[in-house]
Amino acid sequence: KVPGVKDSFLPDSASIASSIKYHAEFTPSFSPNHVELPKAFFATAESVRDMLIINWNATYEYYEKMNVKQAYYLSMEFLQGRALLNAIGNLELSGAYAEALKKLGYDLEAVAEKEPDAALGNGGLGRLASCFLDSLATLNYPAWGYGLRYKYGLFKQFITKDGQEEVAENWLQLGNPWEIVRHDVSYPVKFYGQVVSGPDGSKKWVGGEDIKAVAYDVPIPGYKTKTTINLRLWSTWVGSEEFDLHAFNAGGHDKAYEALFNAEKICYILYPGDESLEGKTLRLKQQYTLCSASLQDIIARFEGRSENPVNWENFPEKVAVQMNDTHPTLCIPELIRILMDVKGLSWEEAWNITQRTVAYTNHTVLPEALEKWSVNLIEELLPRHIEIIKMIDEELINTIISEYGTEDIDLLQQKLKQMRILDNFELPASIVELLVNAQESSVDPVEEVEVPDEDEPIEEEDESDALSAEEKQGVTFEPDPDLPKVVHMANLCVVGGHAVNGVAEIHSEIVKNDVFKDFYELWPEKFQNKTNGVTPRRWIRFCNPALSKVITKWTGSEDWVLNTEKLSALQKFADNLELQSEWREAKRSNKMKVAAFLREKTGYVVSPDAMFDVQVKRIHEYKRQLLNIMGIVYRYKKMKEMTPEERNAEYVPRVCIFGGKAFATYVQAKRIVKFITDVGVMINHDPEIGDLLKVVFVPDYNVSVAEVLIPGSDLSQHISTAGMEASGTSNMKFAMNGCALIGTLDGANVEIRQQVGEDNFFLFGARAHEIAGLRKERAEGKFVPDSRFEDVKDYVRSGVFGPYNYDELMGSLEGNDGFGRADYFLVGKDFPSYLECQEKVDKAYRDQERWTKMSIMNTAGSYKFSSDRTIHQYARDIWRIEPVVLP
Ligand code: 26R
Repeated sequence: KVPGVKDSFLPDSASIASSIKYHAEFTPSFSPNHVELPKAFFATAESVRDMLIINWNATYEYYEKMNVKQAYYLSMEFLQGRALLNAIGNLELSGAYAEALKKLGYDLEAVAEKEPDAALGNGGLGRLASCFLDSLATLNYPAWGYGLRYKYGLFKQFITKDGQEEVAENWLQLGNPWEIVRHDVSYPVKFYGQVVSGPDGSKKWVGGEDIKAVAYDVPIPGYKTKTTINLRLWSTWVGSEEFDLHAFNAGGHDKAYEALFNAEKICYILYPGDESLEGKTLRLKQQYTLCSASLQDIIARFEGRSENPVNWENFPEKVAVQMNDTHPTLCIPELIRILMDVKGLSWEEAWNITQRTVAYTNHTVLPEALEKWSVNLIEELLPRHIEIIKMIDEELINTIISEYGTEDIDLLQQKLKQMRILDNFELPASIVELLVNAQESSVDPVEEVEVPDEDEPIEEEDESDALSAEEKQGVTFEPDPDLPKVVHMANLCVVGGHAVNGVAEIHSEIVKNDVFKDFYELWPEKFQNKTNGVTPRRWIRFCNPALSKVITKWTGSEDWVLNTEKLSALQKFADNLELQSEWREAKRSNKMKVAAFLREKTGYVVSPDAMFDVQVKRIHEYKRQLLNIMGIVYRYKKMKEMTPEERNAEYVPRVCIFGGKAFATYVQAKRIVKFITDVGVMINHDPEIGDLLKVVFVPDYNVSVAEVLIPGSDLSQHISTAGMEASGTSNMKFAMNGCALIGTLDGANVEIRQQVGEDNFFLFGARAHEIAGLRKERAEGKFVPDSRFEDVKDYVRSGVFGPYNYDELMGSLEGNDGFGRADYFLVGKDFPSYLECQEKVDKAYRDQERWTKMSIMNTAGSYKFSSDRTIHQYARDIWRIEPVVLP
């Protein structure tokens, strides 16, 4: 029996204390005389883990017994953050743990602070995956997450006088108390090698390099339920046969270690997202490792639960696989490969089963973030998979031909160009023949003159000459030798899966009518919307206990944590002065925490009486931190032109808080970070300005920092160029925590505004459908910028904010951003409406009753944005799984 754990009822603080003591002594990570906080954290976490293991085992056993259909969420990223307070909160043991630790001389909050953030993700997509796991467990859905156990998570960000500096995040340094390594769960993963054909036409992938993927399980507890699901993270080890002991013994150490390092390095670091050219092979190896190991595991479980012989037709009745963006696309050819080459199914069977099993979520419409892999690279690394991808491409081509016919060759050509999986890749010979024939029989008489005479000898061996006949008619089926041949992963996902979804209503419309327009025309029934959500446990109940208490009091119970619709009951009390005063009290206590936090992290002292205006998210041009800071510069410039009396009458004191990481090689984003911090240094030390305006850049924004900032903010900014932010999820978290939003009609902002009411959302800016036209106008030199915008740029260039050269940054807003684009993100265009909107914000804040009402209405209207709602929709419309409650 595990000390401190009783199976059927919750342990009390005394047994918890003895369990913590037990782990401090017998789970050795530190020396016996070491009594520092990290040790207390580890012992506490280990005592929690014991309970999670019991629940994990019970959950697994029950699913096994009931042979339930399971969903699997495959993601290259999970941004879990800290787990301790979340776990004991879900287990309803927060009070007991606080008491137990007090008995041992520790403070729960101080202990919890010692936990490093698990940052195995970049931003929105990874955090969404983690919110989904919380909802899946809470709602008792039989579902698992699969990911990679990166040794180094997202880099740690330091802010120096030069801007952002990155340092590796060694989050596993002291060990990870939440993971359980499963030495018995490991699978071989192959790279390179050759495909050999058997006499019966069967294929086998042999040779190459074999590594093994080993499972590390992270138990994910649900809130107020015994259900504890699994996040299975793969770590890569060298296959035992691969370590060359002979070479080692003969003194060839480097050679022997090479295989070791080759295998282990696959899981060394999280790919930092966007636009890196380096490390392509490594990234592809990572993606394939995730897909191959997870599918082998899923298949082994399916077979283990099946009768003998296995009925593979049944596979989609027991398994749903969700691909989190295109990063796990290789699931598709990998499942086909296993079904055909290992299980002996036919192409038709394997293709059909695969399509019924997998589904795809799109998270971005930015062209540079849509993955394209070089055919050569895939061919070399995964020779069997490229064959399968070619088969899928051919299947698609046939579908396109049968849909659009061969009469209108231009139309067909255009469809093939836009829809094919293999981009700039020769068509299969049989199809070229079909098209050439179709063309010949439909050539119009005028053009026919140009076709070489039939008697004219055509040099047989020169194929390009033979095809020049088509070229003369303006149509070619030949790839362009100057362009690379690539696999368009998103197209493969749309073709290979049975469902495609966007992550907010406006985004799903863009997905249907723009990004995947042609596919939507072909298969309208595949396309869906699943508006994102966030878990109300982590994002209100646990990160904002002060507000939670007020909500519980006024809604009558704590039910809102599981049924967020109950939050809407607050609407009818929004004018109630008693609620308003309790509401403001809670907000103020949270702002005090933010002020203390800013002081600790940056040294800046801010007043909690000022409005806290926050923009925290990855630094990206489309998110327009530049618009925000240009607005601040304008405000500062105006202030400097006023007398103190005028200033105080005109402006509400504000603390403008920024946070977020720029991708290490994203030059423009790093300039923006530098610019913000320089503006901060200037303004924050200007004695004329005092508390009227402060600008603070919080270093190393992550999940834990968000948990402090979000509850303590008054206004938050979600100001992307319309049409570019797929959804955003922090906007939902801010609304839930009673924070007003200023934003464009983009992503989930659109729906948030609908829910909380137009009066309670500060809207500005161009609409998504206007953007293309505005850019065109801009390029044609027809755009006349607002004089305030011009003044701000001049002001910045005049050197007010220090010696750093802002020419390139300012230049990107007019002439050239280095990509031949002028203010591509339309900062100048939206600047006037942004300033006017900010004036409305000031005015609203002056009336604290009105502001508090807005705050309450935001929380009340945010109920739609619980990830519980999102997960119910995925379960019902895509995965077809039902909740399974443990007895
Ligand atoms: C392949 C590589 C270049 C890469 C590109 C982009 C890797 C990762 C990304 C991250 C993208 C896909 C992302 O995080 N998208 C965000 O997903 C959130 C959850 O759906 C949305 O809320 C958010 O709007 C979107 O930017």
